[in-house]
Amino acid sequence: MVELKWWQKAVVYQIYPRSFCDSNGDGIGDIVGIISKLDYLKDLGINVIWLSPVYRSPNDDNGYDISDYTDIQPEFGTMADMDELIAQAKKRGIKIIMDLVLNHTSDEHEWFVKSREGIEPYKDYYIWKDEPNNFTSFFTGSAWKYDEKAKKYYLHLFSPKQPDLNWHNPLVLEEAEKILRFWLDKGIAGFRCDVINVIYKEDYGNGIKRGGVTGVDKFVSKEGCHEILRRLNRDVLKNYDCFTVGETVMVNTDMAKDLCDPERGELDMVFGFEHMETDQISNKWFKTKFKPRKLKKVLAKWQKEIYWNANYFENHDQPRSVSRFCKGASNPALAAKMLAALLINLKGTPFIYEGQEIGMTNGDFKNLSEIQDVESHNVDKLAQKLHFCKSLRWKLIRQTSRDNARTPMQWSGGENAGFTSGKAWLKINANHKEINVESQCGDPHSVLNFYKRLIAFRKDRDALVGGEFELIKTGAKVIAYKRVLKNETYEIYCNFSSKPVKYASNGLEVALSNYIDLPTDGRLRAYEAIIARRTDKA
Ligand code: ISL
Ligand code: CA
Repeated sequence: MVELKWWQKAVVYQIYPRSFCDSNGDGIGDIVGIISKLDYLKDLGINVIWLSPVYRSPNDDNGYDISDYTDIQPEFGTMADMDELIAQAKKRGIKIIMDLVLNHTSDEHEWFVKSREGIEPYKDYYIWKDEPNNFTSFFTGSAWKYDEKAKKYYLHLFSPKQPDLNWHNPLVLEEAEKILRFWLDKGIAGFRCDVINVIYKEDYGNGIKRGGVTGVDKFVSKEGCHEILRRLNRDVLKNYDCFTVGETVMVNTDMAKDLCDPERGELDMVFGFEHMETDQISNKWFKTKFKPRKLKKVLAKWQKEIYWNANYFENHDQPRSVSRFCKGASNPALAAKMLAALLINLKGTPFIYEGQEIGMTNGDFKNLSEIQDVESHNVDKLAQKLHFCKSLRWKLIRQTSRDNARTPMQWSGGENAGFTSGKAWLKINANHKEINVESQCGDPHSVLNFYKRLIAFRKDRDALVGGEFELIKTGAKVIAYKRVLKNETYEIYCNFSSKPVKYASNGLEVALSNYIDLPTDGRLRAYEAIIARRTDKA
């Protein structure tokens, strides 16, 4: 086995700053709040924090619309707070990676303000056209907006307040490199690169439609994008001890391989989406139908084909994993632990999203007025145009809204879940009374303590970090795999059903399980997960 890099041994924890911890009672999470929870994170055993955007932003898309890449959003704190966070994290052996949004800026960024006025050198920083083509936005509708000042249309693959940068312009690359250096020099350990594989648009002819978006053949994983990634590496990244993980939309394993091939020097890892599509909504009455068999197939494919995966079940864009993959579970905590066992032991670097470690569930929103996500509101508008009735529209949004995972972190069962002393920016889930950090800390069988155990267990076992992945053949409702390194083998079994299922238990010594007692009759109980060592050298 080749020597593993530090970030391959690491476990990453994603913080969505708005929803993590509010230190000053304004209802919005902030950097000082994050600092106050560093001991909690150290105790959990994670080594890296991925910080969703904290840059200055008008907040049309909660910080993914950046108006200044080298300044901090005042509601999150100051640059001094940020420096303090980096220093305090370092003291605890925790590195920080930042979210890098290079596809677009805010329309309030100085570059755009000047660009629409035709002021050099900014004039060609964005994509200006006299006539729009057929590209559509990931947030629904045309991806072009007419600008009165410029008297031209500009491209926005996301919200109209997120104009796309023109990556055909070498000055844009220079600006990006300055931003990378600025943060790396501050001691940042790398970047999660937002929608990185769509930054380069090959040309502006009409494109084809795939996955609800038109133009994908013109901008998904184009050669120009590969070249830019290699440049960023050569010019900047390779001079620092850092890593990158790309958020890569609509990639298949072949594309992912090209983007994170160690030989090519582009990205270190990518987030694929294929496994998140295993519960896709059917057109009939908008019912989500999750099939463990599908998840198994997709996971196994990525595990086999990609040398090093960025493994995740949750982030700030996805509904909570227990709510989607274990909908029917009568004991959601048990199911959350089962998902944890599945995730943490896969080959690759595990990414945990805030709240996942206590088994948080989808937001308990009652109607659209409780939802803030810009994407959900756009979806609702589109569905209205298509004459969908209100209840159907709500059904769709309730299941898919990105706000499902953005509800404030549940620190305690007390007032405002211990998240804020004021009024939280987004509705706090009423189930914080049952699901919260405080009560789980002291409970040896809590989801939180199971995560801790899993992370610690992986850390000390090379086979679970770098060992090869092999799928174990099972029935449709069980996902099981081996991790093999030399003569050390671990087997992980996860039962996605509420019924007991037989498994080949001979020669296995169970090391960890999400039940209090161990399985005895060669059957996995409802939502049971076990991590076992093979002792018979099979
Ligand atoms: O989350 C999605 C569907 O619900 C995607 O369309 C999502 O917008 C896409 O994965 C890109 O996500 C990233 O870039 C967006 C930002 O809104 C997301 O929060 C971010 O993760 C634009 O910057
Ligand atoms: Ca605050």
